[in-house]
Amino acid sequence: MKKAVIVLPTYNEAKNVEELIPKIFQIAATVANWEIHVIIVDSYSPDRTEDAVIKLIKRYPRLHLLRLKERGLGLAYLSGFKTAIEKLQPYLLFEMDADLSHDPKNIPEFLKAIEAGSDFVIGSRYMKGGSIPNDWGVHRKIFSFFGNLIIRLGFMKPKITEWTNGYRAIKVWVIKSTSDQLKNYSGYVFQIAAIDRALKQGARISEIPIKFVDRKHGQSKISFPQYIFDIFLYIFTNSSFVKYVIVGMTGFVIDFGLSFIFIEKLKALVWFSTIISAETAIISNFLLNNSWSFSHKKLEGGLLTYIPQFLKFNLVSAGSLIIQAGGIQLFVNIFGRELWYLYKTIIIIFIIIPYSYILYNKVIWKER
Ligand SMILES: Nc1nc2c(ncn2[C@@H]2O[C@H](COP(=O)(O)OP(=O)(O)OP(=O)(O)O)[C@@H](O)[C@H]2O)c(=O)[nH]1
Ligand SMILES: [Mg+2]
Repeated sequence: MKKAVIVLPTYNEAKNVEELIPKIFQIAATVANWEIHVIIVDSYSPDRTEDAVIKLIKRYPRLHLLRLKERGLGLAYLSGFKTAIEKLQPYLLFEMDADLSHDPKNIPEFLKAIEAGSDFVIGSRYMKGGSIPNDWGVHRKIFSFFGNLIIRLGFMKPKITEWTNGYRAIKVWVIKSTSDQLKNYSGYVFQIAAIDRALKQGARISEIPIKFVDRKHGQSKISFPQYIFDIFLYIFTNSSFVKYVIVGMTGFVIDFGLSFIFIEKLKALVWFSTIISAETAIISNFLLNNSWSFSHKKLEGGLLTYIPQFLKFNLVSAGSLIIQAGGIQLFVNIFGRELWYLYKTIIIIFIIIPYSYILYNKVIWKER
């Protein structure tokens, strides 16, 4: 029997836990091969959630309570994970809201996905079969949907449809290898960072559809403007894709700057100046991508690994040159020469940037 512990953070959820806990253990009794425990992490809720929990513990010996002096969802999860691992040595941990938004009947589906080989299973409201509540206000729908869309694009991971919902099953090895990096994040950013860091550790991630139900009792604790700001900040500081685009822009500046100096100031030969400046930009891009954009899969092993990868990098760059030249010529043949700079911009944004990014990930900085 493998052990799974469901970590339930609570803040003023007395009424909800009274309803939720019996439901969870009812479902838990129906799954074979798994011994399911629940740990409630309560931040000394003023509504005395803990009293409700203590009463329930008498009926459910696999229910546990952790009291926490501090507030904050991220901290509640990290403390809950740590205590669960120390006290119960589980194989799997669950994240789940205590406000009945997450239906316990999905638990067996999470376990099935884990048994099929996933390391990290996300309950998704945005994949086929999942849903958000109809009666959510327009604001909340928009924030939630666009929040998730921005993250999918910002990380260039369109296949992961859900980044903010906290209904998840995560293998303990993933928690152990990422929790130190999650200490500084709170709220939704904690949830986003948990997926990002797991991906960077090579965890296999999958999703199951869930129908999100609005809370019946109690109050929500989120602030939306802060939410959007924090998401942008996290993407800008952590997305390999965003960093790669920034590196690309520095390469552009180096290429143009050097060409200008060589051609205008030093009066060097134009073809020679172009080769020097383009190759300098390529070298700089390679080094910056290796040490910054893809630092989590940095090339190791000295010159012997560096040189072949650098040659491949040059090949990919040559490929993008050919694509650009061919593409612009094609546009010009069809539409005429006037708008060549527009065609160039379109080709760079929609073809060159994704093309190089995909090849870098597949050929040079491979997932470990
Ligand atoms: N221990 C602890 N739990 C918290 C804290 N803040 C929120 N939670 C719990 O975390 C879970 C998710 O928080 P919610 O307030 O439901 O946030 P939400 O699900 O995004 O929004 P609503 O469902 O609209 O309220 C709930 O079970 C909360 O009780 C906290 O400071 N400490
Ligand atoms: Mg909720």
